[in-house]
Amino acid sequence: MNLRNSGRGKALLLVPLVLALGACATDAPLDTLDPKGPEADAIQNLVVPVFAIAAVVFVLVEFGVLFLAIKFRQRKGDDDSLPVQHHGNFKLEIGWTILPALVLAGVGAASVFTLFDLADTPADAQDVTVIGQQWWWEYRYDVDGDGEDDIITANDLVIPVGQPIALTIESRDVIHSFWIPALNGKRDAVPGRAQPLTIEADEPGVYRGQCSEFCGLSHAYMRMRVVALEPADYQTWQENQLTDAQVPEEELAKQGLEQFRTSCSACHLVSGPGGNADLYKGAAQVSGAAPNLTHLASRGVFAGSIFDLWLDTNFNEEVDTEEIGKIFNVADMKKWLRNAPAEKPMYPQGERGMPNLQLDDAQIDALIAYLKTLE
Ligand code: HEC
Ligand SMILES: [Cu+2]
Repeated sequence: MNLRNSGRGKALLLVPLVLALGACATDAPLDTLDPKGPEADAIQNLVVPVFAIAAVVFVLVEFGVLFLAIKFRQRKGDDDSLPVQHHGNFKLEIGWTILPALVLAGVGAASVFTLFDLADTPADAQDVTVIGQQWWWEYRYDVDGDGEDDIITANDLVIPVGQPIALTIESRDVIHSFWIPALNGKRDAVPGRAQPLTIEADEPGVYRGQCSEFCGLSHAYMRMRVVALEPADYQTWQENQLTDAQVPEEELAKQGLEQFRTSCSACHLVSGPGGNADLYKGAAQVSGAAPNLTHLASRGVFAGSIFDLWLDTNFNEEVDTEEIGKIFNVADMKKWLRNAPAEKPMYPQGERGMPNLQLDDAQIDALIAYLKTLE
């Protein structure tokens, strides 16, 4: 087949073009070459020199191949004799064996040192347990260090800037992979294992990620965010997370609470008098299979971070975190409560994920009024 003139050949030529254009994106929150914390810096400091060495080798080799191919090409009227042969040139052969070995040994040593460096967890790190689940991330904080989780939240992993965070990554079902490119490399969430990963953010902001191990139907809709706050803001956040939900005052929201206790308690937990924890009768603090909603409205996103919970915020900008949360995203929340599997593919019969609960408009409006109070 003549590649150059065939349609497929032209299509193949488009591939590098598309890749090159893709590399020009400025709004690229998953950029692996834009570190925002010390762990990501360590990786960058390895990647840049290794890439530079690889680039030099690439150019030299390609240039050499082209040069030799052109210089020794078959010309018209050649007598078909071979050029001078170098086989058995001891010096040359030793040289081009040892030089690559040395280059690789150098790169290898640098890589191993970086790996050791990344495996070190600073002594003052704060612990957070990360649990991957089809198809969202749960975060658990043991604030007072008594071995019990005091804060259980989802989607947004909230951390203070300048503070190393020692994550312990687990899974409740299949293998997922936790990855916030701006803060560190990826680490798999493997059922039955607890895998460490340290992250730290230099500046306040929202750092996005994406589950990077195929984990079933809605893998592509399993995103996550790290929200880094100034220490004082973090303190405020933490104090708020430690409070219980109160019985709402507004009439519609009160109806929503009743509806919530009826329709949602099989899976979701809201602790406090304004919630349904009493229905769990001593069971674990969460049902184990759905996000804890006690402080739902304090998050920026929902459903595996695919929908904004609050509108009118541009999370790609340097975020003034105090500005997060102006208008509750009623439209997407309505659709979610009406028929969640239509918004995000989930296995049928609520085997995994949230089923269609056949709610009517009035029930949904009441539920939204209630959910909004869960700040
Ligand atoms: C059969 C279990 C189940 C029931 C019942 C259920 N949910 Fe869910 N819900 C889930 C699961 C699982 C998710 C996570 C889905 C995902 O993101 O992939 C979820 C997600 C949510 C979210 C997004 C939370 C977040 O932080 O991402 C909200 C809000 C929500 N459900 C509200 C409700 C309400 C209100 C009810 C009752 C009307 C309800 N759910 C009933 C299982 C359930
Ligand atoms: Cu996943």
